[in-house]
Amino acid sequence: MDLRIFFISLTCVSALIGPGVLWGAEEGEPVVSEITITAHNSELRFDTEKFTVKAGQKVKLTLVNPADSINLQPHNLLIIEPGTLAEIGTAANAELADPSFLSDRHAVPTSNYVIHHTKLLLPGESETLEFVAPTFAGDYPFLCSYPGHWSVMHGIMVVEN
Ligand SMILES: [Cu+2]
Repeated sequence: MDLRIFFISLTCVSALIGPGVLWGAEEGEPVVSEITITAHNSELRFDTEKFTVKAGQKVKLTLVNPADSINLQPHNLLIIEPGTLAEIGTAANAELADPSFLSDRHAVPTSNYVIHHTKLLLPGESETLEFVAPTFAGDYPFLCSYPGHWSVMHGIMVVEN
């Protein structure tokens, strides 16, 4: 492509994407909801059991596996469809039979119910997911799907209108 045309198209794109246009936030509402969830350094649990976002809102969700971890467990974080916690947790435990489940697949079971997920994080690592909250209000579970963790490492992302 002609370089000049390329720069002109870039300019057009930035003119089109104003801040309000990007997220469609109403006045007075936070444009981006930023949440940090930290895994406990010795117990199998997150420090957050519940957080609330607006339907369709831009969300930055950070998972922290603390550097001072005592149990040295890897953790991930999945956001899944309402009402599917036990199914996804059970699937994660079962898929451990696949040798690549932890190494390549980050302990994320294959399912259409998984909406967003981080990688499997070692102690001292963190990852931020940036996504748009579901447009349908509801209680969306989040969990760590490392085999054996889900039944105690889970919480709820409340999506409200
Ligand atoms: Cu975990």
